[in-house]
Amino acid sequence: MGISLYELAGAEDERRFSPYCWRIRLALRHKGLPFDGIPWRFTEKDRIAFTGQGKVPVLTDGDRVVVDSWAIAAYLDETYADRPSLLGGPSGKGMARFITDWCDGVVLPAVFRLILADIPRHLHDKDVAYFRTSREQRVGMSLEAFCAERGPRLAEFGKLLAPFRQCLGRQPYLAGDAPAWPDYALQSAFQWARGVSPLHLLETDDPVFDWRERMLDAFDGEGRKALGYPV
Ligand SMILES: N[C@@H](CCC(=O)N[C@@H](CS)C(=O)NCC(=O)O)C(=O)O
Repeated sequence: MGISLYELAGAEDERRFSPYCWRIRLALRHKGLPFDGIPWRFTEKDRIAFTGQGKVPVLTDGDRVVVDSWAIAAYLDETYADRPSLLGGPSGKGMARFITDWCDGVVLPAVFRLILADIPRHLHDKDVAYFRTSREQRVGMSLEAFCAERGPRLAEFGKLLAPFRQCLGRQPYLAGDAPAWPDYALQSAFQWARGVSPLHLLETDDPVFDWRERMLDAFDGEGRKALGYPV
């Protein structure tokens, strides 16, 4: 029994768009571990009931079950310590945790605000009502109202990338000369957007744009080949 990764899919099995799943897909490629990516929809809670919770990514490795993207990354590094390190050892792990928190607490919410209303048109039919109801409850308004005024929000998004821009103007990857977990954590936000939204999040003269190009090309173009908008 090998490794399986349950990943959120849209209308098509190939439309994988969860940021948390994307970072694990890239992490598994980084580790050079073969895996089976299993498409899963929001309303298929029964299919992951064996995990005792209702979210993906879910990783199964033989009879081991691991949930939560950070826990999965830590598991992969500990279990497959002989393969390229994802988190960069104990001190690297602390820094990687900080960048993950920054991505989850700052970058993903900003992307959410820009693309949320684009998501329903790419969902599987059985997920549409659940998604709209649960997300509208969460944001307290319609998806369309939540995503109004994209122009100023896009400009704000550009500003909040400043630390990444500064870093990536100096070095090719957040992790240094080669990509690792911090890069996958940030790229996952762009893979999410790319999977569901035609919105151009980055200007072509931005170092973050160049970095994203490198990330899209990584691992034989894993990110670029994925079903989505060519942005
Ligand atoms: N902290 C978790 C978050 C996982 C998460 O929120 N997954 C979403 C997909 S992006 C999910 O499965 N949501 C199920 C739902 O909303 O019902 C992680 O890092 O893995």
